[in-house]
Amino acid sequence: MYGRLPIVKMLAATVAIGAAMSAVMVSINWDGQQASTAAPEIDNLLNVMIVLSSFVFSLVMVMLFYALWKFKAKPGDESDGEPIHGNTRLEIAWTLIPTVIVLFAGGYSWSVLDSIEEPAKNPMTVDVFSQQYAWSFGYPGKDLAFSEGELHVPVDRQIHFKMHAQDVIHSFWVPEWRIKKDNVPGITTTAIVTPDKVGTYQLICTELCGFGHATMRAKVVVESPADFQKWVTGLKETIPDPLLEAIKQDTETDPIPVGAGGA
Ligand SMILES: [Cu+2]
Repeated sequence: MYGRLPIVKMLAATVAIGAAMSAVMVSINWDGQQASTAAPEIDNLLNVMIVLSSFVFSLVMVMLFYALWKFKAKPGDESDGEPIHGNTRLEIAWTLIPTVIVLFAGGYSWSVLDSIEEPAKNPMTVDVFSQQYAWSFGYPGKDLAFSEGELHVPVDRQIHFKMHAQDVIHSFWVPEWRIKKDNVPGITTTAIVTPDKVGTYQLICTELCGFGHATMRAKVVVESPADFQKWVTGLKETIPDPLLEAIKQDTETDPIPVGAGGA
């Protein structure tokens, strides 16, 4: 036998490395300023996950490197390793602890998602059309006004973005809002965001969708309701017919089963 493991030293190393890693990772501003009501909750969730994973990662690394160093075969040692028949207590522990961690993480994520997607009283719907490699936007509540490459929304109002991909899968992401949602051909997905800071942001496609993926961006303007009203009434175009067709195929409100005319 190899004698007792230096458990206290290993735990101390785990705590020290985990704490240092958490401190560095949590202090990084990953997604820019917080510009939606969901941002603080999502950032808290991310920080909790960072701390949990830092400690799990450092525990695994400490044990791995200790084992590599301590149980290395001596030069010339050609013998087999000791037969090991398992350790019931250890196996129960390494099943139970991760189960508790994963259930906690799942429950916490669920409650955050529930809270950030809570429908508000007076939401506005914006249709988002994505195609290789451009974004366009329809405003069904504003006489079907239509804009290409530039999205405007009023501040402090819940927006329900209805996503309609025209070709391949794209993904809608405004980092400052934190919300990210896939646009999938054939179905309509919804992202719920309440922007709460006036400013100019960038919409980024975050699903590798072809050669032009990296350039698939759009300008996002969050402005006062009056400025938004002025901008949207100034739009000359309305949503083109083929895109109106895409809205009609909204599988959330009007499900058509696959094979019965649905995509
Ligand atoms: Cu893309």
